[in-house]
Amino acid sequence: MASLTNGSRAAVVLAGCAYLLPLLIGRTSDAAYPVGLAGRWIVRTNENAAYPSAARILQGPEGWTIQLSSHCNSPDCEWPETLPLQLASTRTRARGVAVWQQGERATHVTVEFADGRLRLDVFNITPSRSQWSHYDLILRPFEQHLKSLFETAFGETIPAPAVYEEPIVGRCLPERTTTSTAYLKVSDIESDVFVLRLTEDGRILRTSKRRVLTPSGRIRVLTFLIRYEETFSTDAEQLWQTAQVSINRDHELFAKTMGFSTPFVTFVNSTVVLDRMAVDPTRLDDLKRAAASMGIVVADYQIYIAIDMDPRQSRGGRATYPTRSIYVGNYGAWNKPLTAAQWMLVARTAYHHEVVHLWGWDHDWTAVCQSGRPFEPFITDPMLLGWRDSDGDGIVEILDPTPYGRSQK
Ligand SMILES: [Ca+2]
Repeated sequence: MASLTNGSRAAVVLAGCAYLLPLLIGRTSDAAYPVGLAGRWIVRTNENAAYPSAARILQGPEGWTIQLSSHCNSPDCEWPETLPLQLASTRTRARGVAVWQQGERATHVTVEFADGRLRLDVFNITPSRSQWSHYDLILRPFEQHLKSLFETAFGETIPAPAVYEEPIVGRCLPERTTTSTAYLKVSDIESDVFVLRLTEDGRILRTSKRRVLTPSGRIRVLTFLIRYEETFSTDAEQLWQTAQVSINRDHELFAKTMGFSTPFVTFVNSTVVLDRMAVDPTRLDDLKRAAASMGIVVADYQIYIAIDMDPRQSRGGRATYPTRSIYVGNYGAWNKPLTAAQWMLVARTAYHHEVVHLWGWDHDWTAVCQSGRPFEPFITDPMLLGWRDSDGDGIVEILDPTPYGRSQK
């Protein structure tokens, strides 16, 4: 829709905006107006990669700002981080303008918001050449865009999925990404987790739908603790169990901060200590057989964890879904009896990392490229695991009978 013509029409349009502003400002009494303008917007159709494909309109202490982004990689179509937006509004409508001056060339972005719809007109003006170009863009709210992506990608209506937007500082990729998830229960213990990974302008990077263990309720866990003389103190089993109690306390404290007296997740733990000589710790069948021979009903458990602090072999952890099994190797290359703090680290690896994989978590959900653990004690944003209220009805989604704004079946 870009066109090149002489400057006279642009001048008229801009003069019109300047004329409207004082009139509208006089009618604005509440700084939060207009309702529905602040937030993230996605261009409905984009004909040219150089045009903006997304906008964020924000209201801060310094006033309104607009951030524009395009998915063009050339420096010619880069937008500044933010532009001040002069805005005049009523409760439901707004008009405004942002100006970006680059030497002689000026880019005027006019904003028109009405009835929940946003239109941007972008004018590039170069006075010495009497040139201007113009294009207009129609945008829809990010939430509406996301809902439509869930419908297209999965055939599911999910009006208010969980959303995590990568922070500006510490992001991993050149552009900000967004992860959105929704858990839909399929049985007492299992759910399908739907995942969308998106670019800043709402394009899909990755979709996935997987059958997973639901991250809620009382989850029965059988731990096979493999005994080695070198890494086991006489009270190793007790230290391990103390660490398990501490994991449950993490879940209790988190639920409390959300105003719930019952945690969303409780691990009901049993531990069996097995000598390394008697089993192969990497073979689940072997471990189950050994436990069964000691009178344990192994079928009663939802998760099986092998803890293998082998002083001669340093291995990491892994989680396997169909068998709901976890293996944690001696990733610390410990060769002396593990201390209480080291058992705590092992428990965190097992329960705050590998178990979370059984709930569907992938490392890219909330990739963290700077040091620090922003979701401590958890590995990812609790919102994405359904432990917050995404649809605003006061019930966290994993317990919500109408999760993510869905209607009752
Ligand atoms: Ca809810």
